[in-house]
Amino acid sequence: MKIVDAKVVVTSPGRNFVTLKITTDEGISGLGDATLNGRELSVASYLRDHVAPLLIGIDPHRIEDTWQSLYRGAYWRRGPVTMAAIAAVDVALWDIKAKAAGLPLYQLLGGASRERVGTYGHASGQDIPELFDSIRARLAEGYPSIRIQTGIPGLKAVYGVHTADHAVDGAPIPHQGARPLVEDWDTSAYLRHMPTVFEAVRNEFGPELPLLHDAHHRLTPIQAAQLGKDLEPYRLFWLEDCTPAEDQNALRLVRGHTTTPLAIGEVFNSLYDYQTLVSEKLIDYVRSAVTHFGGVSPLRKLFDFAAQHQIKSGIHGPEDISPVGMAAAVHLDLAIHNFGIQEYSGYTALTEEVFPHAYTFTSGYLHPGEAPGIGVELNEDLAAAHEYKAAYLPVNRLQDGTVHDW
Ligand code: EZ4
Ligand code: CO
Repeated sequence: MKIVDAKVVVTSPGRNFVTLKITTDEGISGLGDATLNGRELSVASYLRDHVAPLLIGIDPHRIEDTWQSLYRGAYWRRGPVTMAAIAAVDVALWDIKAKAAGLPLYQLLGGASRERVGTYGHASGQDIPELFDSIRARLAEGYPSIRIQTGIPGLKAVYGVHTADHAVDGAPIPHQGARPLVEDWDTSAYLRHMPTVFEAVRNEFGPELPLLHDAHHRLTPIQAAQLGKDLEPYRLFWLEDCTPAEDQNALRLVRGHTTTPLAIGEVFNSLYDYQTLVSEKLIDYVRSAVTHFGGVSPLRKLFDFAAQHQIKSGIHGPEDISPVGMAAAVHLDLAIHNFGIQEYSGYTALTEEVFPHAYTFTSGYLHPGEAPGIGVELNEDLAAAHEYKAAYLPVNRLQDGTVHDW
């Protein structure tokens, strides 16, 4: 088998998605997700201008060799643009291999290790009553676990969350326009408020509901340690991205102070970003997505490394991972032993039409389905009818105007 075409499709059925479609001389084609929220066109160019020409004529079965040649052969390694591009190639090749074998991808990854894949959904509100309504809505949809984010008294933005007409399930929606919106932030107000939110939620919904929270890289190590300690009575499933992710040593300080479980890694793009975190058991969940980590091949290696240290998976899955990237994630989730949880915030109806898929979401649980490959199609006519629109995540500023992490 030989690759005869590699095409990049950028579409915006509500928000932007970048998809790679690789076609072979035997008529089998595969899809990969290369969506990078707010920087989509740079990955599209990387694939179209620099990767697609290298793929023509090669044997699509040689996944590891292709991965290594794109990674090492570019000389410039890692980074979100490069690794999203390589991820799309890797997933498209796994899709082709599994279709050629006539099997769903999870079978090639060792087969099912469980019956279904547990998820968490997003609940958010400007204040506590609004948050309760949002939690009730997620529970009614069947979500077994819930991430809670709220407004902070005195601040305008409900941080980490965007409300827009087409938002599904309170997931962040990038603002369409040439420039990002600016949001406001006050760490002290946040640190005072969050424990009262968890206390209220536990009083209302009881001790059993698994609760998650995302601090979006906004805290210093000692602030994160303080928050982790203050939240201990409420027994979180995890506290996510408590400090800026570049500094692995920061987590050593946090870990030394709190038993609140820690999750990190949605902005990581390499196994090396986890070296200290995993080998020193400084975290409990690895958050990388197939789409931003170079594909199924390296993510599988990360999960095996994490397993040695009793660390579990928690694949990133907001709406900025396309259904192609979500499908690849669900196959991995079903197959690996050290699965923890899958983030899932659903898609708009139009997105579901652009990417018809075999995976199912039923009462809070995902299953990849039994279609050969990853089980996702691309409706190219509908994709073409919804062109790219510039859209960006917000920029965050402290009340004196200083730029802060979003
Ligand atoms: O805000 O993916 O855990 N999930 C998250 C996401 C991020 C977006 C940014 O593109 O933090 O919802
Ligand atoms: Co997050």
